[in-house]
Amino acid sequence: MNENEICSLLGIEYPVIQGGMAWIADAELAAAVSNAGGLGLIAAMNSNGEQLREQIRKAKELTDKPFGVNLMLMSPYIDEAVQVVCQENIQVVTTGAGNPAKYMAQLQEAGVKVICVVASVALAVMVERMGACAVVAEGCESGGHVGETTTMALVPQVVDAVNIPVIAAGGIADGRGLAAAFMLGAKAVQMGTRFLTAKECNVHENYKQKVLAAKDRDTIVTGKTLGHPVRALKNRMTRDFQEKEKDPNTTPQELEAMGAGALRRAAKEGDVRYGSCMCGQIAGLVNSENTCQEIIEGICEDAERRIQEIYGENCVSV
Ligand code: TUI
Repeated sequence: MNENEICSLLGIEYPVIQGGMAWIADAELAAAVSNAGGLGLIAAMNSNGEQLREQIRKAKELTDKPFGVNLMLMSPYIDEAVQVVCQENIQVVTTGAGNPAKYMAQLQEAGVKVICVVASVALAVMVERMGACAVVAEGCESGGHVGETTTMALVPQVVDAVNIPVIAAGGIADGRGLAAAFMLGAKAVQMGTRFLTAKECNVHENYKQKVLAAKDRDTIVTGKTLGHPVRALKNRMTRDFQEKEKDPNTTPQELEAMGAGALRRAAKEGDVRYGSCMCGQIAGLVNSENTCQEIIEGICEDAERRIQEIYGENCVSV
């Protein structure tokens, strides 16, 4: 797979990118994914500038392969994070949860490749004009902050609308998903949920076990009334939140207060009842804990085999 456009753009071996999961994607996970030939990402969302710098330096010690940083645009530390990324000579960033316009020039002047995570065709076209080198088209099957369109519908529409390579995300966790993403016109995939149960992932063990036990209908989207819908595993927190969202007497401030710190409570403290276990719909397919190398090589080999199996056969008409 080494002639792949995303692989040559990023200097990686396999067309697999790890999602920039806030409170979860640290230097150890990013380095493990990069050492396995994918692109690992450190989530900047939960770190101030100096904490991010520390994580970047740690990752540099753990790998000599390319890795990147995910910039969550709603983060209170976003300005500091962009500055640190430029100072530390990071080769690639992904941006999410907003419009990256304000930061594009600064990043590009520092030689950073910018890949924007988008949930709509309109934003994909806009970031291409601003100089993004690729986009991640993220369907609403994803965990965390989601848009409204499914991966199946979003990816081919983004592929047709832009000239830069497209990376598919949302609902992908195995070789079938990677093969399907290629068929939709994507050049690579980004996966979050699959890496939640990686051996090198430092998310709290309770969270990991909840993902491993999850079935197809175990996630729910809450927060639509606040303007930032979030997909997470159903639990006491999402049920209480849903009730409050339905109640006309609830103020947006009350809802914001309920959500604040919820991801940290689940990911760091292991409170999987009252915390937010952000996770994609594909969790039902994720049933084993594996190393990043097993995950990435397994998925790429399986996709390759499946594509070769159907190649040249009359699989639609007889
Ligand atoms: O950003 C994500 N996923 C995330 S961020 C996150 S952290 C969080 N914590 C608490 C509450 C909310 C979030 C967890 N998961 N994915 C990328 C993504 N970006 N998905 C959707 C979008 C998006 C949505 C609207 C991008 C842009 C946008 O509007 C752009 C505009 O025009 O302003």
